[in-house]
Amino acid sequence: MAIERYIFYPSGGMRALSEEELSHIRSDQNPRISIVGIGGAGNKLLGNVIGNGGIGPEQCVAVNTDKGQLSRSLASNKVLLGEDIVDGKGVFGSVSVGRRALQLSAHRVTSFVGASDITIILVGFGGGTGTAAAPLVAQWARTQVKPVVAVVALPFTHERERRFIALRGLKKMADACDCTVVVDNAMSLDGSEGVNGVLADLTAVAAVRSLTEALSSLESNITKNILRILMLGPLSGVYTHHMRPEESLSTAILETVRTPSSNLSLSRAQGAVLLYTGPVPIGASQAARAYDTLSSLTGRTLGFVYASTVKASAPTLCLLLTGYDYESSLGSFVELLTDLYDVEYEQPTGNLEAPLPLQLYQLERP
Ligand SMILES: Nc1nc2c(ncn2[C@@H]2O[C@H](COP(=O)(O)OP(=O)(O)OP(=O)(O)O)[C@@H](O)[C@H]2O)c(=O)[nH]1
Ligand SMILES: [Mg+2]
Repeated sequence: MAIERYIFYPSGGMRALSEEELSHIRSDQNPRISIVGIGGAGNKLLGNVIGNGGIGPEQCVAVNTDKGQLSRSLASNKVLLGEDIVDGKGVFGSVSVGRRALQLSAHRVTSFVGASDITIILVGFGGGTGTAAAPLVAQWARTQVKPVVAVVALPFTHERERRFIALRGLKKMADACDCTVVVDNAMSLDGSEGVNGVLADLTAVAAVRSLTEALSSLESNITKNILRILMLGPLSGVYTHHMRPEESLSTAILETVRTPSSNLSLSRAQGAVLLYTGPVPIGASQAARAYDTLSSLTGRTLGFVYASTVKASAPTLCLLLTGYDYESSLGSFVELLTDLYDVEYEQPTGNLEAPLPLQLYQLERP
């Protein structure tokens, strides 16, 4: 049974690459994929993507205003932003200083991403460096024929003001990228592996590793179909799961969606990208059952593509639910936050350029 049988394209006003655009993605050889980790969270998560036999460090670039964090990065390529203005000490939550720092060092980032066919950006939003730099890097890297996918971590619940800044930043990111995968630190659950952002870390790293492996090593028509499904809408959610021995794919999917890493609701998804890594590839009949499970979970016909990366490793699933738009998925939530913020600080929130009176958030490690 051909994979294409399970790919549906819901109609609607979503951006998808045309056949002509997709044909520019080189089919004669694997696409060059760059992974860009920006700011403290982006640099740390990039280290997890590279470590333990992950993605090759030479295709990764760490970008930061913080020299100390940058020096610990495992990436082969490093760009220190705005050394002249912040002396390698970070921007302490100021989005406007972060933007200026990036602009001063722009050419060093663009020369790296300009040479790639696909760019994947990894970043935590809410601080100054990542929130300012990631949408601009995405704009520079993205062309008609060079898609950009981002994985963005949103702040924890207790980082109140940062969540507001991050959600506004997410709107810019959603506009700048072909697909922005959201992992929310606030979805950490007491008593589960979600504590202290572990769930966000795991899902962000799984998304970047699985996408990089699938997009770079699979047949070009599957690469194109993965991109098509990712581009059904600006935002995506991600789920990851280590499969137990003898566990069926459908059971694994049911298990996976019990631990969401964002509050994007299943019923609003328009597409699904199912990426499997393990010793035995997914068969077509398993994939068909997986599709049925997903469409009954979401209650609708989905765009669907699956891909297996065969490796002598424990079987792992990464499920991306795609096609969410910003306004209906998060818009009302952002409005509510804006109102709360205005009441609390007795000031209008329109001007995000002005630095807010924030403590620099330090993630506590267990
Ligand atoms: N999941 C996860 N989230 C993190 C981690 N470190 C930071 N974050 C989140 O990412 C947000 C942004 O923090 P940073 O990445 O340190 O900020 P930055 O972009 O370096 O900006 P400045 O420090 O202001 O220069 C924080 O508010 C946290 O919610 C991490 O290791 N894992
Ligand atoms: Mg920082």
